[in-house]
Amino acid sequence: MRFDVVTLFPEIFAPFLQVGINRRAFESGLVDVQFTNPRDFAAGQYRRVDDRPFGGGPGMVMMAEPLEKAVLHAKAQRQDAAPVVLFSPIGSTLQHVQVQSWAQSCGAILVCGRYEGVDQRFIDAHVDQQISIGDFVLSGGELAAMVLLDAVARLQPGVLSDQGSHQQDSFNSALDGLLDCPHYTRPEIWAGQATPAPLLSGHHAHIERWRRDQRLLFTAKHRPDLLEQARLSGLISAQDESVLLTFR
Ligand code: 9WO
Repeated sequence: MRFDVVTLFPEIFAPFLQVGINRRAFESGLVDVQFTNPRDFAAGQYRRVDDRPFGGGPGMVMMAEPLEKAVLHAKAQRQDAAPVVLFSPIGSTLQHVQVQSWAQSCGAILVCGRYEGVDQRFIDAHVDQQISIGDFVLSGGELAAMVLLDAVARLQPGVLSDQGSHQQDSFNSALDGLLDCPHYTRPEIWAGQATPAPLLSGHHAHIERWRRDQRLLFTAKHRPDLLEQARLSGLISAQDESVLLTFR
């Protein structure tokens, strides 16, 4: 899979691509990330990529022409017809199921805007899809692009070392069903707080039942909306429902 990132600041991606668990996915080329800088396609001695907004107002607007040239350059590097994505609060909020589908795709051209915004004519001409990562405004699309790349890379086979691919779907990656269960590690007692007994029992079935119960209860308490969704998706068994009743 290949992601072409169109950005004025490719250097801010470097540390992200070089550390942590996802490093393997990026450095092996399993998730190939390439950069195109609109600055390299800007005209004139000053290589301008922004200009003042028509109609006045504060800030600058990213010019359509260098962005278009950058996107066409990225498209020419690819064998496929990957979609052009712009990160902006206009899009619908990224959900884990969409991440799963991106993780199995051929990739995309990810356009990162800067300044006050992007010339709408570029968006109309070239953007297939806008993706938001939440209802807030950033100073550029780069962090949103890294959010998508991070979420996609960790789903690649072999990236999370001790995780079977069959487990990834609904159990470990949570949020496509229930929230994750709480975690504990050494020491057994920390600051006067004990580790829940089932986790120390060594009894695999008890541990799994306890974890399932915790996930159900956590989700019911903190994200009832997700529990309702899980019910509608048929992910909640009769036994699960009886557990939820006892804790109401
Ligand atoms: C910003 C914006 C705000 C309100 C309604 C529509 C909007 N579009 C954009 C936009 O395209 N902004 C560009 C990228 C240029 C300014 C900085 N950018 C940006 C992207 N700020 N915030 C985001 C963003 C992206 C994904 N999820 C949340 C915020």
